[in-house]
Amino acid sequence: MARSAVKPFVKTKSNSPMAEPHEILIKAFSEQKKGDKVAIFLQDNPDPDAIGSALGFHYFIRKVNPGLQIDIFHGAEVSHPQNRTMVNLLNVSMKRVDSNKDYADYCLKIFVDVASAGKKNLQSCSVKPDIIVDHHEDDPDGDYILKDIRNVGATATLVCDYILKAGFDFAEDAEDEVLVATALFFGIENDTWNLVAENTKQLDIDCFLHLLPLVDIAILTSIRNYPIPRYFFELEEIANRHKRIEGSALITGLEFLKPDRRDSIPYIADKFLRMEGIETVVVMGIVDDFLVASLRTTNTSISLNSICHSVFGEAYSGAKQGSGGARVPLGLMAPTKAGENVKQLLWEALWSKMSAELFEKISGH
Ligand SMILES: [Mn+2]
Repeated sequence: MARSAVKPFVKTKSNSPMAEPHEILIKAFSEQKKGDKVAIFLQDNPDPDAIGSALGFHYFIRKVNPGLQIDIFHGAEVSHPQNRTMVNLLNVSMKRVDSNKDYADYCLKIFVDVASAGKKNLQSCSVKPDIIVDHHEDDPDGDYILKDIRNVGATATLVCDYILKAGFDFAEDAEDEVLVATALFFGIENDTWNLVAENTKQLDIDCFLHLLPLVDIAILTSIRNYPIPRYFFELEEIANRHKRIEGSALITGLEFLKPDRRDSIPYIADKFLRMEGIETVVVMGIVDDFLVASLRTTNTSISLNSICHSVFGEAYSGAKQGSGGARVPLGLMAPTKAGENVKQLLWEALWSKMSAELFEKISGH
């Protein structure tokens, strides 16, 4: 596994190309006046890496320029119960984005753990960022004060690295700083699967080890062992009743789900992947007017990404490292206004078509 150092890919408009990312950020934050507003934008459904990185950025900006007002925005629900637990225990204050606003009253707009608005995981706003810090593949063109998109395990790693390079290390006796360190730590832990994910780099390990002695173990343990809502168990029963198994592939459907229950889909996919003899799992359901699916495989000869693209379409799905997802708009077949009978027919049709196609693709890989 490659653990090589990754050079930052930095594109700037107003700074010397030799400047380090943290220097560019310090300059950008210190140039703003007292009372100026800075906005941090996260994915629609922010995950622990996004939430941890936002808290880290908030801390970094405060250290550089305490006079700035900082708001953290996310597009949709913080729906996963673990992420809700994280937000509560770490006192993260976030606001829902208003898709009608251009946020022109904010002097700096920062995208964290996401690079583009209007597609995939940030569909709810069309803001143009001044600063992008991310570790995904999306690499939008344009002029930015800083665009630091690096192939590391977690965005929290990049934010932690800025903080340490700027000399703003966390004090273990300062309660709020311990919370920030804990948030960054959990972001790295979660996105790198405890540093064993393929994308883990030496910088992730260095930051992880630096943060480790600062972490609030009680809070970390509570986040790891978050309370699982009862409906997860109920939906698991439904998934178990509906499951179809062919060879080592298991496909199941949850029919219609309320939007705030969509996180049960990946949860159930992860659980079924543990079933003896099962290598590949697909769990799908209809959430609002979308067909939503989670795909998992432990079989390294299966390209989940090509299966996703051929079954659900390239624009609506993707996968890497044995884990994938899809969110396909149902268009004219959207069930929102349909009666119960029609909804049931719609589900049956979708389920038959998709499960047959998926079994064919998985067995013919
Ligand atoms: Mn991430």
